[in-house]
Amino acid sequence: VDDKNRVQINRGFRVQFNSALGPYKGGLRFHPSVMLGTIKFLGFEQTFKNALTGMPIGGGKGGSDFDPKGRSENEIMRFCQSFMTELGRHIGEHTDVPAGDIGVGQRELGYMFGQYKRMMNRYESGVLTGKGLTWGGSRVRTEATGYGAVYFVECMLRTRNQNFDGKRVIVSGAGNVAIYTMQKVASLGGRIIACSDSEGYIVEESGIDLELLKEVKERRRGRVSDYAKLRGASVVFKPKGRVWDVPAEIAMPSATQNELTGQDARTLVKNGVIAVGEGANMPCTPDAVRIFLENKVLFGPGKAANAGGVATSALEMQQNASRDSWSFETTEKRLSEIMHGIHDRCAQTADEYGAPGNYVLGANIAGFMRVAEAVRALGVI
Ligand code: NDP
Ligand code: 2IT
Repeated sequence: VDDKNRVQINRGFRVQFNSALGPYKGGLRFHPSVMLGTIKFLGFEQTFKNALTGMPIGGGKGGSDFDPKGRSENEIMRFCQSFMTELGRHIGEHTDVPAGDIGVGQRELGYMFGQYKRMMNRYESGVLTGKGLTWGGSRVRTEATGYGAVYFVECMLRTRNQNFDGKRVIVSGAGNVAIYTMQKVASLGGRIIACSDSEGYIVEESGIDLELLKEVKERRRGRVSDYAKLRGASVVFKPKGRVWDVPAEIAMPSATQNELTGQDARTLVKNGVIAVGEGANMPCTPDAVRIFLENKVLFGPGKAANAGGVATSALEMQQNASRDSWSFETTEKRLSEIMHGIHDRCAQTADEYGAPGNYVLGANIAGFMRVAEAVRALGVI
């Protein structure tokens, strides 16, 4: 019910894809583009991503075509409560454990957790991950996907005796994954020269001011164009065109699926890109992936490169199960070890199957094998 007391109808989904390795696990997306096909491909990817982490989590995904943009705080709360009123009966700490994704962060998870608690009369912390630190969340979960993606690219660069230091880096998006990708890149000496949202992109040759960007995006819920207005002449806002036209050595697509096409890939290759790490789920089209592989660009597919978010969700589940809370350092060290493990598993599998350096093949086979072995052991087929 909106603030004018009108009933609004939205459609919600949860696809429980595979639970051989653990409870179904994967995020919830609130975006007007959401339909069953979106949630199915995300759940399919999630199953193999979660397997690659080596942790006890199955795969699933959910969401709604609800558009949080322009909605009041109370409208968001009422939508989250209605959504959970239906979803609640399908989930549980041992059954299915949702988290955030596009349009769903700590605020939305808080309203959903509150509704679940009200319905079930249980403080079941492990039913959702990505929770706030004061009500069962894990340190590093907010940063985890972005930080993890940067660790993964760092591992790929190391195979060619390279690193982030002094490199020009473009990140698409300006949401949760993009912001913490930029933060970790900057801490390793990389220069973030461009990022975007659905209204356009900004270019700042001297490097984007991350504190100001966080203020605009996280605290004011503003746009990258607002950042450009506040920052002044050093930055250019482009409402049209492609962020991938900006010359850079490293590209980290971190907004949404199919946002980097074959044409974009050709432009990046022409401009000398050496590494691409997918922070988003399937941001590069199949054409783009082929072009990167053909040109020997280091390419980290999302199911490996962005697995740090869900891996830290699994760490959150561990903390909830033991009623414990770990320090930032302990949790980040675990994340870093997990990302190194995923990188090495993909690289070794690619070697084993005669395709050295092909992280796409390595991730697909290594993820699939772990799921298939568990399915066989459980006697499903
Ligand atoms: P957020 O909602 O925090 O941010 C999404 C960003 O991408 C925003 O800048 C948004 O711009 C932009 N964006 C979203 N949809 C579109 C679109 N259709 N066209 C252009 N821009 C778009 O989401 P996250 O950062 O959490 O997620 C980003 C990606 O990372 C997704 O692919 C998600 O599945 C993936 N991912 C997320 C994880 C997590 O833990 N959050 C874990 C692993 C992967 P605008 O504000 O203008 O809409
Ligand atoms: O795509 C993803 O891996 C996520 N949105 C995170 C899922 C999770 O359960 O933490």
